[in-house]
Amino acid sequence: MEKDINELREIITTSNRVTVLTGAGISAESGLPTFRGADGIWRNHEVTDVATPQAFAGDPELVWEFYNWRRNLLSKVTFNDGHKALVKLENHVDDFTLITQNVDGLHREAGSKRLLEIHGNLWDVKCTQCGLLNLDRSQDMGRLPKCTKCEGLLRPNVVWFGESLDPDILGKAFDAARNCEVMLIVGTSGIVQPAASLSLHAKQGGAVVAEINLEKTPQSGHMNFVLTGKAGEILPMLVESLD
Ligand code: BV8
Ligand code: ZN
Repeated sequence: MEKDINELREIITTSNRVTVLTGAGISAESGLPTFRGADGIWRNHEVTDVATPQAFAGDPELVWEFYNWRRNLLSKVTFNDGHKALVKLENHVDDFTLITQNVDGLHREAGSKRLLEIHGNLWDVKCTQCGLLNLDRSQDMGRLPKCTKCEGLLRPNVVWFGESLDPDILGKAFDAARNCEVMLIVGTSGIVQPAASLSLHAKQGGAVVAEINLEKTPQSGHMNFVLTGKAGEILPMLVESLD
């Protein structure tokens, strides 16, 4: 692994165009449960059954209970060395893009600027009637939070399963994957689409692709590097020479 880290560090620190994709695994060391880690279960509900427009239409109180629970969890944690290492890398690379599937906002808090939150951010709320969008960092939004402008029901501004991603943001993510020299895939099980297809697009674009994860994933087969370990330990090693 030592040799791989040295080799990958050399590639990353001498590249002009670097793209990173992160998933729930990069926030695990901050103390947040991952999706598949807790078997994707919240109070014996499958997350994929709660994080959907159907669930929200059918039982908005249950869905808001889920998001208030996550807001409460999140208000007790902060970003970790993995998030910080990516900020350091961003400040060193000419053309850097961080694509995250996470909606926890920890990359924003750590200082990442060239960031694409392709699944949204749970701290942003959107009115289901008039579309008013604002940041609300309340730990508990209440049972059925209403829009201050039109009294419409608010929803978390995240992309639910079965919902399409913002085409503009997704287009930027595919461009960043296709046109980079090296792409890091960090802390994601590579199951959720379309995010999971980004590393293949990078590979087809001629990039070196590297996976950082505690375990192998369905994507490991097409990686140039598979670094097994914690994101919060490996990422700082990859950028240590950038001090
Ligand atoms: C779409 C926001 C077009 C919500 C999220 C059937 C019906 C409908 C759709 C589908 C279907 N079949 C497939 C689909 C497509 C679906 C999909 O992919 N489903 C999966 C379950 C198969 N995708 C969609 O619906 C997308 N939209 O396709 O639109 C469309 C429209 C209509 C109909 C069809 C298609 C929308 C997907 C976005 C869903 N929203 N989040 C919320 O969070 O509340 S996704 C959610 O999962 C999170 O964003 C999360 O980030 C993401 C992916 O999970 P991971 O990040 O990978 O986390 P996971 O726990 O899985 O893995 C963690 C990894 O970290 C592990 O590998 C672990 O080993 C590693 N790890 C742990 N600790 C560490 C670590 N690594 C390093 N260091 C550590 N310390
Ligand atoms: Zn409104």
